[in-house]
Amino acid sequence: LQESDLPQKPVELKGENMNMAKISDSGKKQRKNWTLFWTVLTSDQLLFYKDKQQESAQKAGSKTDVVQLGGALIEWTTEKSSRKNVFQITTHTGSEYLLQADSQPTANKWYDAIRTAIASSTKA
Ligand code: I3P
Repeated sequence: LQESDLPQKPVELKGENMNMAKISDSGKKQRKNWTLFWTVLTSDQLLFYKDKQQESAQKAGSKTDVVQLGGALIEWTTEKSSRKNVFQITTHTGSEYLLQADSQPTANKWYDAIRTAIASSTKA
């Protein structure tokens, strides 16, 4: 995590309820490894922290994954996982993230909020 990656924008949504698996890093296939993250959405970034404490610490050098949402795509997928309520985010650099929650309302809430953030940060 770089100092410049730390969120500067107001938080839109946060919570420890999304499973994430990064399946591609800039086009390079990754081994799927579902992990529960403390997830934070700002108007143009999605940040995955190990837990809530890590978010408050905001240490540069910590293993936080930062997804830049400008120019990203989001879509529901039933093909890339045997799990339910899975959607994929593809970044403008070609990284692919699967997000999942067992609760459909939770998955819908995140999908809608991320889609809105993508739309507004892509226009800007
Ligand atoms: C993977 C693991 C994932 C599963 C994936 C498996 O095995 O079981 O949970 O994805 O299926 O390959 P491993 O831990 O040995 O890497 P889902 O839970 O999303 O189905 P996949 O290869 O069909 O993506």
